[in-house]
Amino acid sequence: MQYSLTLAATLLASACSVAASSARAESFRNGAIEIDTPWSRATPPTQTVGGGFMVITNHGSTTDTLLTGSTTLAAELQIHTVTMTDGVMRMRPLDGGLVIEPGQSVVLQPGGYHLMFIGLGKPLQPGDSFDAVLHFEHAGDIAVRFDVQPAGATSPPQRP
Ligand SMILES: [Cu+2]
Repeated sequence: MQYSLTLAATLLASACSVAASSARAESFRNGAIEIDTPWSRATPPTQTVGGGFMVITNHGSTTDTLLTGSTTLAAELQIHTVTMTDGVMRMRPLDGGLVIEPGQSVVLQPGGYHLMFIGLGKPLQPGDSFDAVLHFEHAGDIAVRFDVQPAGATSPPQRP
């Protein structure tokens, strides 16, 4: 029963994303986890990695964790954190995934937590959109769509 409910929610989320594909802001939900306005940035032709940003909210009463994900756009999807060591900003994969406490939202943004698309098949262009699936420990898979903003953008597409 739990499984079929989860499946229905996933299908519903997919249907919503198709219906809203022309909108500039979208949210995707499965169970207690909601993902608001996934976005990315255009990449120069020589760059083979890209970043993914969003706000993840846990509406439930138990902790959930973003563990892994995948996209057809890149060979690998990693969850990164940014640390400052001796004044140098470095990013590295987040061990154990990204924890979302109950009732909390975690912002993935340039300079902070982000997804890293490694091994891009082609450069990201402004106005493009692409699909990905994010896997949470409890909420399971959530299918999302990223909208590509211009290079150097610091915020997601604005709501109408
Ligand atoms: Cu990174």
